[in-house]
Amino acid sequence: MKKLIIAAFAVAGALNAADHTIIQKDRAFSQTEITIKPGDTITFKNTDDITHNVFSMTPGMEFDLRRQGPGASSTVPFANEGTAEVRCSIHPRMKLIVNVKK
Ligand SMILES: [Cu+2]
Repeated sequence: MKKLIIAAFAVAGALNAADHTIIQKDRAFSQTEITIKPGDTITFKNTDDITHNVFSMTPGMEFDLRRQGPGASSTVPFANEGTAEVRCSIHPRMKLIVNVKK
C-alpha cells in the first residue's frame, strides 16, 4: 500500500509541472522576472530576426542554449529551488530573473 501512495504522488508531480514561455524579441526577454515551481520548464523562443545565446551560470541552475537562431525554441527544466540569473551572451543588456520556489 505504501508503494502505491508514493507512485501516485510521483505521477501527480509530473502532471502538475507547467511549461512557461519566454520570448526573445527586439533584443529583450518578454518579461524581466518570472516565478515558477520546481519541476517546471521554461521554453525560450527566439522570435527575433537575429541570433541569441541564452544561458545561466547561477550555481545549481546552469544551462546554455548556445547559438539560437531566429524561430528556434528550446525548453529548459528547473528542478531546484533558487534564483537564476538568465542572460544572453550576445546582448549583455538582456536579463531575466527566474525564481524557482515551492
Ligand atoms: Cu541576445
